[in-house]
Amino acid sequence: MNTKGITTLDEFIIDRQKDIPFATGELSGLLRDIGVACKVVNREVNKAGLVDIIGANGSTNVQGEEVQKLDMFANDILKASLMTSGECCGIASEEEEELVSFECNERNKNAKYVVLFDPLDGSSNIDVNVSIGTIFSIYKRVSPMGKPCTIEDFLQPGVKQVAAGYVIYGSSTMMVYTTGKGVNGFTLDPSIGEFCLSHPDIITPVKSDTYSINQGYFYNFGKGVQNYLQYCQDSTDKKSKAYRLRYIGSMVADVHRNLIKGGVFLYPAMKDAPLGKLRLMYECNPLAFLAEQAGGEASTGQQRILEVNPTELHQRVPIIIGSKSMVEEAVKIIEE
Ligand code: P6P
Repeated sequence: MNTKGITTLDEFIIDRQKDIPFATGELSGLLRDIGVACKVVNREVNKAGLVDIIGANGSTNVQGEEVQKLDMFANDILKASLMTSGECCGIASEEEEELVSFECNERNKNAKYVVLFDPLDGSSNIDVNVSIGTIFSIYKRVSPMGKPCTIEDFLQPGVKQVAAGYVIYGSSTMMVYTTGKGVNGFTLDPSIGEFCLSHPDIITPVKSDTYSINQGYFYNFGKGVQNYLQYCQDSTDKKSKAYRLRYIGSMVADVHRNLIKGGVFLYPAMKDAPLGKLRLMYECNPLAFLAEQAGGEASTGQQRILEVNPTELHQRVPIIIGSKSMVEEAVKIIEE
């Protein structure tokens, strides 16, 4: 906290840089650049209802999903910001079929980080004013400096992340991130255009009463998940407390609520989608890093999300994430 009574994201990043051994400021620069890019995205998200930026632009992304204009806008803003930052040698995005290597200048080729992101998660909610978000994940490259980045720089297990976070565009716009030393949340103050520290050292309650899943798929889930859903709806004489269902349909919003208040979010395997729907590299890994740093857990149902060895950039993975005891309870019941 400084004389202004607030701590901006930039001040916080620079102050915390001291915690990172041999920090030379590149990671700090990268985090600041992501913050600036998301402020630009926020400006467009906030006026999406006013200008002709709503609605699909007719194309579909590598996932075969109809791309909303804002998806591409957010993708292009983040890509441009990271390219000009000079701290990143390449990116991977939900909206890019392949990795994008920044070979335009020597500085980028000598950069030591790669960034993966989902530029606008939950985009199907854009037109109905439901919270959406940008998710990002940062790794140190493993390929030699001075050369173009390679797919091996990206296909690293989540335990190798050096930083991860999200920006949620909701009733307020918040940036939540970790560099492995806890989780901190910053709320955008539009009057000064700065993300200001509002949620220092976020810790997720070990237990809560909220479970978050698309119950509509009940008959598409395996028996284990159906048993778990039955358990969640059972009366309180069969379990410690009554549970309540909260499902926004925007992963960042559901995970953010649980990160702050406690709860468990599940997007499990389904009979017609054995790996579920959500992507490992730029949705599940960054959110799992945050969940664990806030005292929670994140599992595929079989193993820790952060220990999954990736084989493809856009691979999907089942996920159970949130309060420690609720994740463990769900995994146990589903496995029985
Ligand atoms: P369903 C949004 O499209 C998203 O990728 C996540 O943000 C969200 O949690 C999930 O899909 C919702 O999927 O199948 O419940 O509509």
